[in-house]
Amino acid sequence: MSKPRVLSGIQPSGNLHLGNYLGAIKNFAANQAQFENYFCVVDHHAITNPQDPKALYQQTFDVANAYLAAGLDPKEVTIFIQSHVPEHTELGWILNSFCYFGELRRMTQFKDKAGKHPEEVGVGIFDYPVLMAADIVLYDANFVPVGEDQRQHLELTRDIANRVNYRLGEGTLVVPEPLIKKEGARIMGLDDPAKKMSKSATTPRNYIALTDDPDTIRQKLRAAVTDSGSEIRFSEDKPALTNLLTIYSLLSDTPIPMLEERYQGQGYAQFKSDLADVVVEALGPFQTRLRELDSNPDYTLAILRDGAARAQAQASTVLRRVKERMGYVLPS
Ligand code: ATP
Ligand code: LTN
Repeated sequence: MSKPRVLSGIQPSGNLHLGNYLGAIKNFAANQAQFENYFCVVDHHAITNPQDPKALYQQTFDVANAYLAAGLDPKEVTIFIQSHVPEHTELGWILNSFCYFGELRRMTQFKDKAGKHPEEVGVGIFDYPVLMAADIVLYDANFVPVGEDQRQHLELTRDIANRVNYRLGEGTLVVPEPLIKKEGARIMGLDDPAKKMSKSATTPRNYIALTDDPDTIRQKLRAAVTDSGSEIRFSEDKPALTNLLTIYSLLSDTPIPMLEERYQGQGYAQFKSDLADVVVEALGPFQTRLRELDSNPDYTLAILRDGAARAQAQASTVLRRVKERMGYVLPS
């Protein structure tokens, strides 16, 4: 029996943070045995915002190394760079004709980025979800593990895949489902619990980077915004504490009610200091592996090249299937 397929991607567009880890990377690693896995570094997505070339280059390695440091086994899991498999952009182009202007204009992420100047927003940002749909369907992926912010893009991917199947025949594309965890799928900013923790945040106080040293982690948590009152409670009217409790619970494998009980009658300071210990300890082994990987880029590159070859073997069969059914004359 073959296992269900999973594909996900992360953009090399800034410092990876605890939200990326808890919402995505940690789950990729924890569930790898259940699935046939494809994980890519989506560099074509990152360039929809201007990137410094040196930073893009390094961040591409950073994402690949984070996959490896989190415990993804490159012998079992296909890890690759999106731009190494040109089928992504080719199918992305084709899928443009299966997606409507109105659908893309309604995407929340696009609306946020377009802000008050929609006339000046890049076409790449507008078209971004179509390339994402191509990333997914090229692997006949059944599931896509992502954070909550990607739910809408997944809905669009499903609509596009269904439309392709309607026009070209059932079975042309697999219609994927999102895999979004109940906890950790939306880690909020430390400086503002109303906004998600984000790589592109305006201040580093918003996030704990996966490479932050223990002192920085302690400082950032000490400075983290809290709610009024002094109770350590998980509830809608305490968004900051709810966020911190979620982080504590996921990194220490302790149920939230147990934490609420443990910290009854204690102030925020003690809670934050213990939370800092938990974060430092949980990230320790990950950061050690990350440093080892960072000192040996040839090792990572060899894995990425091998991954691209495996990925391309799969992606080319799906692209061929689509082109044949559309009536393209194939070169061979
Ligand atoms: P940016 O915030 O600059 O848009 P990002 O932090 O969302 O970038 P991505 O590469 O777009 O980074 O996302 C990688 C994965 O991490 C996605 O699955 C995304 O849903 C997830 N993710 C991102 N931010 C969070 C968060 N705050 N909480 C949980 N998951 C998150
Ligand atoms: N859009 C996603 C990144 C992304 C992705 C994908 C995620 C690009 N291609 C395919 C899952 C599957 C983001 O902004 N986090």
